[in-house]
Amino acid sequence: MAEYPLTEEQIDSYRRDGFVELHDILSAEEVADLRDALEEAMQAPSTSGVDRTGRSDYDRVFLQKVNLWADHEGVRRFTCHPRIAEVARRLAGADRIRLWHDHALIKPHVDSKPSPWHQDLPYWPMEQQGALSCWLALDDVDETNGCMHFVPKSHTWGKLEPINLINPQDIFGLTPEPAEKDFTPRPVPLKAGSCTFHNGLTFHYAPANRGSTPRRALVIIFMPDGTTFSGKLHCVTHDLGLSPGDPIIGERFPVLAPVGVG
Ligand SMILES: O=C(O)CCC(=O)C(=O)O
Repeated sequence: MAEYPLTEEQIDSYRRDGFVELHDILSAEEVADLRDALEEAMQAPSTSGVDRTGRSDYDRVFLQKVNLWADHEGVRRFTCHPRIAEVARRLAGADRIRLWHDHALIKPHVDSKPSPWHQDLPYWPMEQQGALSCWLALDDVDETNGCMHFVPKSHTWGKLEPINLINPQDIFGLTPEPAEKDFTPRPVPLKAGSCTFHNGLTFHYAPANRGSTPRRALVIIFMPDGTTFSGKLHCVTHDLGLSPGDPIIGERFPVLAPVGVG
């Protein structure tokens, strides 16, 4: 499969609901290669970002390593995969799409904690909206082992306060008119090699992993070219000397689609 056969209905559904599920974006062979690469990358020293693979409360939500693509060729092949980036570009409606960062999110099956309801954009140092995540399943996932859940249309609620992922606040305390908001979550079970894309403002959650093996996902986060820095402290930009209003560009944030640009 060269290009993913993304339909207009899927693009409409992403824009209406704030997320969309896409089946078999990777072949079985690619899934096997990515599992091997991720396994190696999780063991290797991290030169470029967050490495939370210890025993804290946070690690019971998920073990996390950020920007694996920068250190590991086998992961880079997938984080920078033109098929995935082109889907991101079309969903975002952008002329050019850049990588923001990738991260592995491994939800342990022992003493596991849920990933609390949150939006992503409040954590990111971006002045614009429009960034989006590809959550790529490396194991079959359902409600027993930590599949993603989304609240349809919650991306229309605006950017709220960041949620504390260890001791989450009541999200209804954060939304200005909670009574008007339909908080009916939709679980999205996936087969390995399938994915969801979600808008940076869409509320999402994953239950604890009650399965018998870790739940492995690679999350690839994209931003439209032209996204500018807000000044918020973030592990991916903290050493770059950016000032508010500066474009988030450079070799850490390559243009991934269209191919051959930037
Ligand atoms: O994988 C999870 O449990 C949560 C994922 C998540 O919060 C995200 O991709 O933004």
